[in-house]
Amino acid sequence: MTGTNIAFVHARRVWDSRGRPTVEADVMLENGAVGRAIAPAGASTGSAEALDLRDGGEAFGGYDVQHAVANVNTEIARAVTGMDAANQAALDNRLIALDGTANKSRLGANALLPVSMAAAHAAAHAAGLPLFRYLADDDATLIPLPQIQIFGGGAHAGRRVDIQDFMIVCPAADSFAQALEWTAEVYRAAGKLMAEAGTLAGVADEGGWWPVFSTNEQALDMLVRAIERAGFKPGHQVGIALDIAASEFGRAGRYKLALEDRELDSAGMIDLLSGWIARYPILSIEDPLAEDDPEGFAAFTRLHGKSLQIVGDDFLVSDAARVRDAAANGAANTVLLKPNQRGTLTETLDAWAAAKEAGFSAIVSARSGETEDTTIVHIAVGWGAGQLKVGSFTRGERMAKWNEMLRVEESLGARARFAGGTVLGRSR
Ligand code: 2PG
Ligand code: MG
Repeated sequence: MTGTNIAFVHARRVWDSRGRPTVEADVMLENGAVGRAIAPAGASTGSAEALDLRDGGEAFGGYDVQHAVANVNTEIARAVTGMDAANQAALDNRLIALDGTANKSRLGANALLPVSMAAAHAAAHAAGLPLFRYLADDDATLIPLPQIQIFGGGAHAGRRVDIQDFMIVCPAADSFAQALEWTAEVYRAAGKLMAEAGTLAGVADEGGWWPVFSTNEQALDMLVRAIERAGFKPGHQVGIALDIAASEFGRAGRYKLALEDRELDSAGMIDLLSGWIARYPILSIEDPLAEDDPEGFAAFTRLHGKSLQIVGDDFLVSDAARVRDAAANGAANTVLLKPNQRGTLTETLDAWAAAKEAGFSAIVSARSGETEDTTIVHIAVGWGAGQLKVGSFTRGERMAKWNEMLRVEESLGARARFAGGTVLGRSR
């Protein structure tokens, strides 16, 4: 490729789905090709994530990103101008070296990631390819199984329910498009049921219904009823995926379930979840134990790892070394891949490579603070990850991703292979 050297980098402050500032970067190549990307932001973050650099102070609750924006427009722009955007690894290694810290705390992952992703967009543009195809090759035909939120809880809904994400998966759907159709019906049915029961408080951070329940089980019961009311068989046709986000209420082996006013140890937490797994059609559980409880993770995986997808998010923070450690200790069997947990595409891809080597599955995931940026859709297809988690089935920043995946699936025509239930890899 010629002319793919970076001519120009520019960042600006834009706003995310929580009304908070975030960083957008534009990259222009010498041949005129352009790319653009925006950093997302988490609320329930793992302590080992790369740092999201915020200004602090009074403005916008301390969430402003003027330093991160300035870091792109000065140091980062100077360092990458002239580099080949088509060599993602070299570019990302330059960004990593320039920052120089283990957790990107000098320049900020929210400064590095939009540049890393915008460069990929620009290189794809220069190659005349959609990003997913540029990231892979002609073999990029695997369309992911979506995990879609119906109820939001935890840190995303004023902690009215302890569990953060009550999601569904549609392993029996024939296509991504059909999985969305089924989800639309379940989402609508859930809204109606909650309105009838008087348990609807609003909509949570990622667009899921925000329920008022007095136990976590009530939420699970309601979800099963919503699946049935929409005309589906709970289980293999439409199953449940949970993100417990246990690091939010668990520390040092103690788990405080506010809703049920009880405190459990690690074994108690595993018993509680095992009871749910026996009673409800649960196909996937994310962060069932806290990030500081690897023994709990391993114990839970020994019990359920053969039949259940067990996902590490705060626990693995998209980090290759952590994935390898977890695999060696028999903890979890799936990694959640969030590019902003690391700050560059290359490091996130390393985590996926480590996962594949360990026999782990992967789910590419959005954050609770999102924008119209659809890069993760292309990553999920380009890397053949097989699963995608974006939040609920409302709100523009979520629908932008689902709709982009519909376009990708359509563009592949007969070559599209919908992952369906195959990626869950474990049948119950
Ligand atoms: C998660 C994500 C998305 P956050 O925990 O998986 O639901 O939330 O971006 O707040 O970490
Ligand atoms: Mg999570």
